[in-house]
Amino acid sequence: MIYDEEFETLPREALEAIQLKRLQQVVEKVYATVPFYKKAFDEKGVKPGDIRALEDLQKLPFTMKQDLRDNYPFAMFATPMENVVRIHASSGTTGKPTVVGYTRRDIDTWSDLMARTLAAAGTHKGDIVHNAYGYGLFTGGLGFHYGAERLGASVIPVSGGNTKRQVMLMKDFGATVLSCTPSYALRLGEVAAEEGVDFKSLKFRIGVCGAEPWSENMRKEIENQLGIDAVDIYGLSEIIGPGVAVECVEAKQGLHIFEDHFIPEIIDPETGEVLPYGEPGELVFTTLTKEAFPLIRYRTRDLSVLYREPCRCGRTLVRMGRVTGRSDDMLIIRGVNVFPSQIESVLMTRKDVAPYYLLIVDRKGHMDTLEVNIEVNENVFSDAVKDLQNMEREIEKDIKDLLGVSCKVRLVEPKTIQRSEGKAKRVIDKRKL
Ligand code: DLL
Repeated sequence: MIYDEEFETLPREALEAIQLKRLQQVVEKVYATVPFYKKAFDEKGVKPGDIRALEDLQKLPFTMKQDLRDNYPFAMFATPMENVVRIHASSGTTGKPTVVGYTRRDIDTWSDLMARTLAAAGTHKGDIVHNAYGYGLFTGGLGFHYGAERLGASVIPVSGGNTKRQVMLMKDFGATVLSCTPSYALRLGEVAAEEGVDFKSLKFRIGVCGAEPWSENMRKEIENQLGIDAVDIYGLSEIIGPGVAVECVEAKQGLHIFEDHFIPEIIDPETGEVLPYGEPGELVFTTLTKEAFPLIRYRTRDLSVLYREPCRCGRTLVRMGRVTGRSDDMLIIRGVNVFPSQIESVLMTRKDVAPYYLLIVDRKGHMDTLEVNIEVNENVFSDAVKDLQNMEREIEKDIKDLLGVSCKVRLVEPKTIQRSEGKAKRVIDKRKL
């Protein structure tokens, strides 16, 4: 079903006319209200009035994640705090999160976009949505929640964790749509089996899965094991949260980007040059309608590709391919964003370990695992095994406290982690997606 028939099926010229008008408005607005943008535009010698055509977007500077950090927490907001009704945040390299804000109208826009998203995935009024995305600062839980309500579906705000209980609720409440990360979908399948529940006998038809990279093979596995259609949903907190792009259940071939609200570009991550449709590169988004936290040419670091061929679902929106990786080093472990440098910052506060470490990321069963190998200092290694184990537990706790991700810390003998002759290799990612 198409939730917003008018805006999701606009002819290209009509869509572009709307985009241009909205772009001009947002550019005026950020120039007038966000000191960061006034400075960045002035440095590039570009004024809001220079945006006369969509191509002029390329005259504007990029916004980087670092810019958000430099303006932590609220300095990038384009509206006074009294108009901000919601704050969300995602983790960042410094231990400080990336903070995003919403006005009442932004929440309304987001709810609409999530209603469109869920509808594209095959959800309709009368469905029961088992929403296992995390509720809290993360945008996943509340984003889906508002979208499901807007659509008129019933939403079960179960959030993540307590998997056995989730299996019971899924069965008892007869949910028809599952929303959670792809890895958690498989985990739910696994626990259901352990509990003697045949997932395929449940009422689920659809899984709306995203927030972390996954592959076609993983989709097949989810679909086979759970007996559902699994569609890919993409979004990021900075741009709005979930609700930026979604696959339609009819085709499941690329994610439709809601272009009346976001302009996508693909750039060469090295040079910043804009690449033509069909060429892979880094995704960049400009928000067109957000009030509290508009962003101009935000570099996502996500690698994808854009294509314009029409889709059989009838939507005229451009599609992005599945995200294939990132142009920086961010790891996503069980849906949590983790930068190696964050772990480093925890390790560096300790005197008993050496500054040599290696992260080993793997997937056991269907869950991501993170093993942190750290060299102890020579003087420490002769200590009792019990002390070493205590140290391991302590570091695990520090990492969990700061990053929200559990890991296994393994202290290794001095000089056993490979030294580098250039860039250090800090991460071995064994997950075969
Ligand atoms: O993950 C928003 C979201 C919630 C999307 C629920 C989908 C479902 P952040 O925590 O800010 O926001 O993380 C954003 O996650 O830049 C990508 O690297 C990655 N990501 C999100 N969706 C996908 C996807 C939410 N479908 C970061 N495929 C993004 C691959 C994804 N990576």
